[in-house]
Amino acid sequence: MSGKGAPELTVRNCGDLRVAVIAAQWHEKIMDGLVDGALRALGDLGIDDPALVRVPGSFELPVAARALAARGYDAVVALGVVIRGGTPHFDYVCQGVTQGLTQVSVDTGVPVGFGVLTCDTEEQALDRAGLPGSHEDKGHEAVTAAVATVAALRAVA
Ligand code: DLZ
Repeated sequence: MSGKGAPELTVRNCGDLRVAVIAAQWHEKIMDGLVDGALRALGDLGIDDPALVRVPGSFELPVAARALAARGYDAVVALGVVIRGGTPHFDYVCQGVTQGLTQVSVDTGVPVGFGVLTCDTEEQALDRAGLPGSHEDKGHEAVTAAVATVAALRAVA
């Protein structure tokens, strides 16, 4: 999947939204970039005081997302980094977190931003982490997508 073709999202009047960011802790430097990008996006959107919850690994993101969605947050953003190793573990963690977050979003109706990097190498992840020298900023993108979805649904309520 290429990052080419991503939309320029414009989101307005969303400063009142309650947004929770959940971040796994594996791959610290890359995670720091994702979290910084997510918080920067929230600041750009005028959303102050977001909740930031740390979980051990990406596999724990869905259960935390469900709990936060149930507490009334308007949007939840999940951040994690999974890097392929030499065993099938990568596939199981990626599948679990992807299906889990999709299920939370659809079951609760709360938009969940998907900021989980699933990469073959650390270099690929660094390039998407919003760090100096990165070409993409997936933490920022995940927040913008989740908030844009809330705004789109509000507009037709
Ligand atoms: C076990 C594991 C491995 C091997 N790799 C990663 C990873 O690259 N990224 C990540 O976020 N988490 C990893 N984990 C931890 C699992 O997500 C989970 O935290 C543990 O299996 C405990 O449930």
